[in-house]
Amino acid sequence: MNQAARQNMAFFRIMQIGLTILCRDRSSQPGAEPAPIPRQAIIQAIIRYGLLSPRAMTPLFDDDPLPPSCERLEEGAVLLRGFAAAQAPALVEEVARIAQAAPFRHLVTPGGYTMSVAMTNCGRVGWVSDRTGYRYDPADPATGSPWPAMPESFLNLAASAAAEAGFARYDPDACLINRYIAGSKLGLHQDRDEKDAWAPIVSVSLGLPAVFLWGGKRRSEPVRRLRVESGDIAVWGGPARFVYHGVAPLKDGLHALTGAARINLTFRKVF
Ligand code: MD3
Ligand code: FE
Repeated sequence: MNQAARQNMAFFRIMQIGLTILCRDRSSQPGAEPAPIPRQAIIQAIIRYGLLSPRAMTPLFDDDPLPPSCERLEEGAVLLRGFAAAQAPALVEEVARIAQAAPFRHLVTPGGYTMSVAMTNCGRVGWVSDRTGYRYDPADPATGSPWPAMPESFLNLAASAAAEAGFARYDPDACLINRYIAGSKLGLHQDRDEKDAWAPIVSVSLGLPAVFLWGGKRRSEPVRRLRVESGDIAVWGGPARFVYHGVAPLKDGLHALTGAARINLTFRKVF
């Protein structure tokens, strides 16, 4: 057990003893032994009274899901941890369905490098790259067919996350779906192939955790590292729309939803 976990355990015990004494004092029958306080009630008390931020604690028990939180990264950018946790299994299922019609593939950059992240799309247009450049294409170059339609559940999730971040009536045209395995990474870049420079990009993380690289408006600015987990959503638009960002090489692992992979959905207003 690490130091943080030991501190959490100690804190938990103190809370338990304190609440037990409190309940005993209030008990109408002085002789009666009070029932032990359920651990969930203690955790709720810790959270409710803001004694510790639940997300700052190492989980006490593996089966305690963390409540969602909203963290402002900078003007125009928020991180909504756990926002999509409940829908995550259904989202992963939709991705599998989309990938049957439009298979994941490793795109080649204009510079001739094959990307380590595998990609596919759904929506009115899809983001593609080849030796001629980057573009949004209404057809999947691999099949010549239109991209699979954006599922209603994707649209609703993206719109409610955007609204939470202050962007009303978000109606994305495209959803780029990125699949990472151990070692896959995305170098520092800006997303600038979209006409609407204010509408946010909404990013949904599924499966294995990753580290977001989060820089400034110039490539030379320092880069922060931000761990994201399955169910976390990041929204960035307005003044934060053109920050440099990327994803550090994925660590290997296994996730109940996605196995050895991380999947990221990025919603974009293209036109
Ligand atoms: C913006 N994909 O496909 S969010 C992309 O995880 C792309 O696959 C990421 O960037 C992915 O173009 C999705 C990356 C990110 C991370 C941190 C940020 C964007 C950020 C911090 C602030 C603003
Ligand atoms: Fe990007």
